Amino acid sequence: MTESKRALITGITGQDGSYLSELLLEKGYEVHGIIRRTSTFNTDRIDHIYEDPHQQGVKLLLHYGDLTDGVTLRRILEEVKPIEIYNLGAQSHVRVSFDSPEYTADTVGMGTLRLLEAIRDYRQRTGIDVRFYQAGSSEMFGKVMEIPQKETTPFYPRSPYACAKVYAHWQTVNHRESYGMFTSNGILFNHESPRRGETFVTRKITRALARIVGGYQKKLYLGNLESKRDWGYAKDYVKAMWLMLQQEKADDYVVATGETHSIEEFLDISFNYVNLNWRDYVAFDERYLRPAEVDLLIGDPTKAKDKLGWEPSVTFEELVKLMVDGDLRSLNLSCPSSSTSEVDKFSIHGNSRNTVD
Ligand code: NDP
Ligand code: GDR
Repeated sequence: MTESKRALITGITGQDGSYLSELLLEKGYEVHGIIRRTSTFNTDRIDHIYEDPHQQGVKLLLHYGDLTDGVTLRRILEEVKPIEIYNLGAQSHVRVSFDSPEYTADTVGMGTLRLLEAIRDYRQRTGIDVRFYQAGSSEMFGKVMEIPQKETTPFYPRSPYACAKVYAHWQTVNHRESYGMFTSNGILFNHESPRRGETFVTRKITRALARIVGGYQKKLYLGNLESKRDWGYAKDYVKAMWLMLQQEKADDYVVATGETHSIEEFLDISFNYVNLNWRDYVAFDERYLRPAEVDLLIGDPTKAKDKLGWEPSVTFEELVKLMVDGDLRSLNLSCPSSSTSEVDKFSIHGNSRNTVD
């Protein structure tokens, strides 16, 4: 086995982990992922690329571990000997981070430090350089300090999640500057897909819409509809992660579309697409409000474009439609158009719960 193309991904079972795995496998990498032990299967998003480890030449291998467990992270690093590590694992829900702040900080903040320190020691002992990608977030910008937000915009985090991401960001910079490690931060704005977790607002809407069309659900309860986000397509965004680790020097990059839209606009496009009026179905529930909100995010991806040659390929409207198509298809309902549909090998799991948080 050559050492040239082995990658390790934390958070491989998440939205981004699944797309990144596909990308790296296409590029000829041997992909190793860290998964958590759960009482039910949590590998739905990667089942279509999973291979029986008893076979020869398997290219996707999974290891049990957790970002809160430094000993295991070190053991996996020694075993896998990756040349690139993508740290995507996180308690990634902003609203939930207000309910579980300490766990969120441990996973997102301390988890990143544990991994960075494991890599530092591994490099010192073996002399092998490992390139590290940190999944930073536009949530770090939080309260609007500048429009659009770019790499030099000051951070003003507004949630335990965002505070922990800021810590992880600076720790990643610190390992680069203190020890000369190749550690890069992506500052990624919201990115979505048919694989998006069902409790994030975009997927919550498209999933509910499909269930409304299918007659399984009557109401959709949401919180603040006024906030604005810069939404892109997850499959585009994982390419930027890979590109960051192929550069001569480690650096930090904003990855965004440069456009912003409100939740109401998302509702307009998605419901109009199936000839419904969202105002007939959407109701307010204060439980979905956050103690502090991030009102407006819009990123400036100029540096990513100039230095990485990265650009988004899917428009906002196409993104909304491909997500609606994905959820309609998962219920075997016909899609208004097939032109924008993501033909996805991943089968979206048919969660039978009526509502999701
Ligand atoms: P998801 O929530 O879909 O996936 C998170 C992943 O992290 C899952 O694989 C999850 O495992 C894993 N995980 C959770 N807790 C732990 C832990 N304690 N130890 C190890 N793994 C853990 O997130 P996305 O794929 O959407 O995002 C990927 C990363 O990018 C995250 O760090 C997120 O914060 C960040 N990010 C995401 C953006 C977006 O718009 N999607 C924008 C900017 C940053 P399990 O499946 O078992 O729950
Ligand atoms: P965000 O995404 O907080 O931006 O974090 P989310 O989709 O959860 O919220 C976006 C906006 O929608 C409003 N909203 C609701 N949100 C949810 N989840 N559920 C609702 O019912 C609802 N109603 C209104 C929110 O208040 C918010 O303003 C995502 C995550 O992927 C992070 O991990 C990532 O870092 C950032 O994007 C960039």
